Amino acid sequence: MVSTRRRRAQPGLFISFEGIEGSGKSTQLRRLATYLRGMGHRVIETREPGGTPMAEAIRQLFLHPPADAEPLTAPCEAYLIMAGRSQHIAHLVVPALAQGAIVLCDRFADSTMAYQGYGRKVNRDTLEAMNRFATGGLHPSLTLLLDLPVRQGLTRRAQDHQALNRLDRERLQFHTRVRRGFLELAEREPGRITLINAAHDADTVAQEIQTIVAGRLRPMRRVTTKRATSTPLAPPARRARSPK
Ligand code: ATM
Repeated sequence: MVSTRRRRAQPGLFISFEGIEGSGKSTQLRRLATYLRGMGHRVIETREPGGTPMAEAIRQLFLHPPADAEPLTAPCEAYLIMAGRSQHIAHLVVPALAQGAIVLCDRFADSTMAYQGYGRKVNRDTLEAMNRFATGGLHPSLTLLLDLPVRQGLTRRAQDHQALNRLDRERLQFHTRVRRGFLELAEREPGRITLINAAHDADTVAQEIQTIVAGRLRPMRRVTTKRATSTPLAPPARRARSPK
């Protein structure tokens, strides 16, 4: 969790979306953004890996390495993720939060624990230390974990007509470990991570998410209204729309 001191210093709200492939988190993030903007909030949509031009370049390397490249080692994966995260936090997330925005991030540090920690079996204490180094200790205040059975997620993913990336092509056992990782993280941090049944239809999931987030907004609005109107948010670093 964000330390209390840090959270008080930042009037915005940092929300991450997590889940296995095919869980619908990107669609739900966009729907929540529309809902929040309709309420008059300043909303930044971003993603990891990625979110700034430099971090998007790292994303491309991470997900679609050159065809003649040697296989990525698990530590190399972790370093690439953390390198991008450091750029993203420093140049987009922290400035947006400081200006009172709600930052919606498609994947964040829980994905690193789930994919590199549980999936690739990288030492989780090492990942935590690397993550602290990359983020300075900033964590989302709220994480929405969209959960569904792995086979269902992979079927949805295969049907969405987006090119498969390096991790999509991993075996079923890998994705099963990733899902177990997410569920264990949710059990360990129930105050931050809210589990959502992503097998429900998209409207039901969107409604549930709106209710959860609305509950978190009340205390924030009291603190930020004045500042948000007097300090226009600088244009965020552009989120390059590269292939998945
Ligand atoms: P999206 O398809 O949700 O944008 O995520 C891209 C991939 O990045 C996703 N792979 N699959 N399949 C998970 C992977 N990823 C990690 O392995 N570690 C991380 O820390 C993050 C943020 C993403």
